Amino acid sequence: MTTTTLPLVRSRDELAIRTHCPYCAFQCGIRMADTAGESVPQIQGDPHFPVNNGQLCIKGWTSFALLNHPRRLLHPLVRDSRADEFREASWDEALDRIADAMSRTKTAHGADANGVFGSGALTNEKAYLLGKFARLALGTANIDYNGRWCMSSAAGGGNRAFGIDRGLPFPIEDIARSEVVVLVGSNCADTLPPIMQWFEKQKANGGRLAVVDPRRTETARRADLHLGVTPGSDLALANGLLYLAIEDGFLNREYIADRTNGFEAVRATVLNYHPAAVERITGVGEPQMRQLLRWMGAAKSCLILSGRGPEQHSKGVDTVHAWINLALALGLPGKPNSGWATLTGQGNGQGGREHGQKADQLPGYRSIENPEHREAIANVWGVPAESLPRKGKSACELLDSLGPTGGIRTLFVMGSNIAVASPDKTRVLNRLKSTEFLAVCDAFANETTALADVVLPVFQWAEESGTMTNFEGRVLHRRPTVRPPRGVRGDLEILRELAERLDHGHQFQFESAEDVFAEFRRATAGSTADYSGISYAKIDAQDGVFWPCPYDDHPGTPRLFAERFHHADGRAKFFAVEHRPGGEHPDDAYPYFFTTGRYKEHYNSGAQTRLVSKLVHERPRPMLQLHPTVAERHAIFTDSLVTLESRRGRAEFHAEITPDIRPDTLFAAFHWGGSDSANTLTNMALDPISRMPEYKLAAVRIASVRPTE
Ligand SMILES: Nc1nc2c(c(=O)[nH]1)N[C@H]1C(S)=C(S)[C@@H](COP(=O)(O)OP(=O)(O)OC[C@H]3O[C@@H](n4cnc5c(=O)[nH]c(N)nc54)[C@H](O)[C@@H]3O)O[C@H]1N2
Ligand SMILES: Nc1nc2c(c(=O)[nH]1)N[C@H]1C(S)=C(S)[C@@H](COP(=O)(O)OP(=O)(O)OC[C@H]3O[C@@H](n4cnc5c(=O)[nH]c(N)nc54)[C@H](O)[C@@H]3O)O[C@H]1N2
Ligand code: SF4
Ligand SMILES: [Mo]
Repeated sequence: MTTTTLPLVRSRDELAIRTHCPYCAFQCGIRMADTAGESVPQIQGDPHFPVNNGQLCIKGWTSFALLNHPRRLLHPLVRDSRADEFREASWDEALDRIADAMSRTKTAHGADANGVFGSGALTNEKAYLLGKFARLALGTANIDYNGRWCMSSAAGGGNRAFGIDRGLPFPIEDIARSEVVVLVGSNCADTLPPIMQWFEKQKANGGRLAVVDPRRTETARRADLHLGVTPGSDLALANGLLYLAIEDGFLNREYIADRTNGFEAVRATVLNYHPAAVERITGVGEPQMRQLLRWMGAAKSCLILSGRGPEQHSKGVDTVHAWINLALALGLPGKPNSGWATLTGQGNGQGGREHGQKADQLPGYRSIENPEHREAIANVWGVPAESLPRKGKSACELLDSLGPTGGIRTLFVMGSNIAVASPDKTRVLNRLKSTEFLAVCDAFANETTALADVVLPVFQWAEESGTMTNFEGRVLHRRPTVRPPRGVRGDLEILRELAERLDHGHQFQFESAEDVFAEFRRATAGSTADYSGISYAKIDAQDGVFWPCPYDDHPGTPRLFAERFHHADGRAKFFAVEHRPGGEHPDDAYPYFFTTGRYKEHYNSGAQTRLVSKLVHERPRPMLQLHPTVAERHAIFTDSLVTLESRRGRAEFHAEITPDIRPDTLFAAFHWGGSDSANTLTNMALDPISRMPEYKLAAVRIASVRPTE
């Protein structure tokens, strides 16, 4: 077997000191303090990076703890059966085992019996190469990723309405100049903390902030208006606001006529959303609705920013449409410091959703079912277009098809802790256990690696090169700042090694991340997400380049939509959408809404942040937020242990009693994987368009309460 070594590991002289945080889509600029000694490198916010301006959140400034963490995986791990313990193995043995399992599966059950699961944590180069690996080396249709759980509803709505999906179609600085900002189901004071500097500037400029959330969150506390919406009712609220916009004469008729299609059907629909009806569905009072709409209607500039709250529902896409409809009716998208946008979540949640690790997608936001798009990528890859697989299964459907009955027998995971993060976790755990072979690439052991047959230890962010696209669509350079420990390898090298073993090595001949980027640029040329004019040097020189950037001298595109939208006729589209209940609704048996979200100290499945002692000390466990009236009804005291049950499972949490949540709603964060795992309760009801599961709405009951031990 040929094993060339990638020069991804740099000598000390080549190491940079400026790079970006490993975690969220804000991709804060960080500076590594002197790494010359053997001690752990320290991290500071990069004062020269114009997005965070030196600020970091607690996760960012403790992220160095992951780099030489004692629990870092340093050797490939293998085992012959799941009953055995793992043993350390050579890279050749571990890679051979994975390639053999994939070949066996393909021979016995067909190419689509191999599944691949990627991540919005991966660099653009990795996301691109993982998609190429699945389509060429495995020939499988079945690749999807955790961004399906994250940005898919926002992306679905954005694409359909505007013809393009870039989280913010403008740079972050526009927030500071917007007169009214409406945050719909985003708790960004905890989830993108350095963003608050831009809201502070907005406030100093006389601006107003409104927050729509069933909880009075840290973000809501900083707002001028908080609308404590019933979970799953944001669509009705947006339609209700549009009803009021019509009634109060705030429609921008000229804009609607010149720049959009489809308003009449929307008008007809929203006429049924009079305030009294909307108040019944949403629990938001008419005076608050009128107040918000008047602010929005009268403002010279207004932004609607969407978070996961309205999106992670079985009607996520329609809900996104309802808010975009409102924005279009008021004439906001394309107007300075105005519009609709979504706050992307994962570090490369944006780039990760553009370059082909999605079941229905090829690089450059191309569609795998579109003949021209297939042809373009087949040309770059040097294969006939007919040989490319068709559309595969979306994340939840892929996981739900694992095992002999579902048909996907082998799963290769890069960058997700599925066993904690997926909805209806017990069902997914059973599926993972029924795979014939599970391989996971990760820097640390987690609840998913615990189920694997082979675990491959990988580089972490500060140890390798690559590009990340932040929530603004700004392409950044993740620079290596420290050397990785001996014995671990990069994800790119792993893909190349596996491709070689699967007799596709000739399609994976690259020596560095920048080599992969060179091919990737070509693959995006002429596409919606065109990166072909971007280079590492250009990113370094400009502190990021906004896509689309179609040729070498092109400066990048910070703002979209000023002149036209990205549909062929240049117009944006309205979609008439109606409120509907979620996958389940509270009833006598399961009387409460259960919704989920995040703490500022932990990141997603917690696989990384639960290893950082400072973060564990600050936030050792999830707490069940519940209203004092619920506490009284069930004799719950602060810290009581409350067992919740949904139709799918049970979980036990310590109680946190607070008036900052609706009396019909219970909330817990999902960062843990044990008996206090929120995802044992959540529902895999999927959005028909985005295939997003309903993380933000399950019906639960309080099964028992006991005092703290
Ligand atoms: N600290 C931290 N930061 C993170 C992450 C993390 O795990 N931890 N993850 C990153 C990722 S991947 C993502 S996707 C983003 C997510 O960022 P956010 O969207 O801010 O995150 P969430 O906490 O999931 O949800 C936001 C809010 O939605 C509210 N909500 C629940 N149900 C509903 C509803 O039906 N309607 C409305 N309007 N609101 C509702 C919740 O109460 C919660 O306050 O954060 C990113 N940043
Ligand atoms: N109940 C509930 N569940 C949710 C959500 C919710 O709001 N409520 N939110 C959903 C959302 S928005 C998201 S994004 C998902 C996220 O949940 P997951 O998909 O589990 O994502 P992470 O916890 O970020 O896990 C990333 C794993 O990848 C590893 N990793 C990081 N970078 C790399 C890399 O470059 N290469 C490799 N090989 N590994 C890497 C990390 O060490 C970690 O183990 O959770 C979803 N689950
Ligand atoms: S806001 Fe996001 S990118 Fe910035 S330090 Fe915190 S986790 Fe890292
Ligand atoms: Mo996410």
